[in-house]
Amino acid sequence: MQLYGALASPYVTRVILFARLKGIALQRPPVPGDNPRSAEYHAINPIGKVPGLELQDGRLIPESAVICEFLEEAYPDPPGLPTAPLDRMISRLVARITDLYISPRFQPLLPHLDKTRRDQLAVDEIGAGLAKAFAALDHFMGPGPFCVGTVPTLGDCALGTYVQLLKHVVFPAFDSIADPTGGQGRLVDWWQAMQGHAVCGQVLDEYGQAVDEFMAANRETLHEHR
Ligand SMILES: N[C@@H](CCC(=O)N[C@@H](CS)C(=O)NCC(=O)O)C(=O)O
Repeated sequence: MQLYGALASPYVTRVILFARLKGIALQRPPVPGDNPRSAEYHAINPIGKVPGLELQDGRLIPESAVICEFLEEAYPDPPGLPTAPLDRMISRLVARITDLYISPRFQPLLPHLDKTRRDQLAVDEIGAGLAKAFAALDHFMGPGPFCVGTVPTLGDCALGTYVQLLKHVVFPAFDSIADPTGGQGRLVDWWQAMQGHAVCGQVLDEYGQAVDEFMAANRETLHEHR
């Protein structure tokens, strides 16, 4: 199977981490046409976003959450979700909170990275939304240290990559947006466990470097990226 998309994307890295935890080998060729917006890539993925997982028969699966669920069903062993239904629900919920309430707040912050163009009221509103999402994670996460249980699962892959993105781009730039892994609460232990885990720690480190490189190369035009 071939996974399209650069490591600098939190969605691509979610799939890479999930596959690594399950011992699934994924080839990483360049995106057809060298860009998710290319006609070549749109021909196989009309959504036009990465990641895209191409199967051996040429069919492409889009959307990181759907790709992970596909990998889980196609390659159930070792499991990437807990066993008990309520624990599986928690792992999926953590991924869903990441996608619905954290991820949409990243892009709108980018124009405000430049302090001379910053609208502090807008930043505060986005920061309040992020704080609410972190409080919800704190509330719903199960016994740890991972999002539910003693091994990383789907929810950890989704949240871990996004928190790493925020740690590299958002928390250092905005004093008013607190890093939930730096104070007290469930996310502190969770982040330590993620960093201390051999596979999660390594993939998150590589992802952090890729984010830094992407930011350095694109800082001027970031607010135009979708
Ligand atoms: N909901 C999608 C989001 C994927 C996404 O936004 N990917 C971005 C990279 S981080 C992308 O492909 N952007 C290219 C574009 O919009 O042209 C998922 O979970 O896979």
